Amino acid sequence: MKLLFLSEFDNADHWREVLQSKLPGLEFIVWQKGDAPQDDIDYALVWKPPVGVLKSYTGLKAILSLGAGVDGILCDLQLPTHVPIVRLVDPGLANGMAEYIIYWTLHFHRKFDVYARFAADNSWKPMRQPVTKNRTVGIMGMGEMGRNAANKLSMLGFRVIGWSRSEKAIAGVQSYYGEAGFDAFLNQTEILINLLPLTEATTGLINAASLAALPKDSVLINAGRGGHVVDADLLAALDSGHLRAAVLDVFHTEPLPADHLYWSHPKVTITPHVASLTQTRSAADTITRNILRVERGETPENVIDLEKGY
Ligand code: NDP
Ligand code: OXD
Repeated sequence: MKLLFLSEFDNADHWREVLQSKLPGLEFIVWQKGDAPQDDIDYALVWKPPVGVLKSYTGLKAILSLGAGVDGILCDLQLPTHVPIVRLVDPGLANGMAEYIIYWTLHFHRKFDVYARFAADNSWKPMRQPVTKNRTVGIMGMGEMGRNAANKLSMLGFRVIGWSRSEKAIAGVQSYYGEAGFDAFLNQTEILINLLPLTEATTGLINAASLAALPKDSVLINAGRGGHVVDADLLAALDSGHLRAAVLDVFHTEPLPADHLYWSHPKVTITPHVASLTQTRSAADTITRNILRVERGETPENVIDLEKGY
């Protein structure tokens, strides 16, 4: 069995070692620019593959993503879509994301951003301690990432609401869904967390109108994709004082260009697309399981829906 590894962002040697330990006999081929395509490769394990490359591998049985989001694969208009395209669903990834979300939610809930400003002025100003049950956290995207973060925030006592395409029944988390539920969701959200996939329907969703629908002084935590945000609208909402702060992990262009206004904005915190990183060992279990399913003639788990784009 042959697997093509195609990622400039992940450690090929580590993946080779882990996958070969689980799939003895696996031939692990690392893609290099200029390689002649081969028609006997069974699987492509990829993150942001260059446009047009995958179509030349005509023997593929499945395309496996090294990440949860598949926008970096689907943007290839020449993608072979007759084979299953499988996204990564892995507890390691969801748990890492929950850590990121909990960290920043607590940061703003407990006003540590305000205390940092006071401290910069040598100013000792205790404030009243807020209560989690009075704080509404709104999560856009109630899938693998969103659900796990929502459950954990709810366990901390936050009032958690979620927005998704379809209605959800999650204990302790009020569900809003579809366009019809969007404004009611936003109107109550003090800490807005974006965990949506980037699709045609979600591109530019964080814009002047949606930001204006949030209560004054709310906060945005974006760990979805940069393409969800209209940057000029976010900067305007921060500058007007409507939005208190933004934590941004993902951007239209990555790495974020050195001259981007976000870098120096006093209300913006940047992390370099690290909200949650794929953990090779746990992700390899999922990937192996899916390869074995295909080998047995079964459908792999978590095949994306090309119509929906996620
Ligand atoms: P899932 O596919 O499990 O969940 C996606 C969620 O978004 C679902 O609840 C879905 O609704 C909802 N959704 C999709 N389209 C719409 C829409 N048009 N309107 C309303 N809701 C919508 O994805 P994951 O949770 O696994 O991952 C989500 C995203 O998180 C990834 O695509 C990626 O962009 C990002 N991510 C970022 C990382 C980082 O380090 N920054 C790491 C990992 C992921 P429904 O349930 O009804 O289908
Ligand atoms: C992912 C990511 O989608 O890391 O997995 O962004």
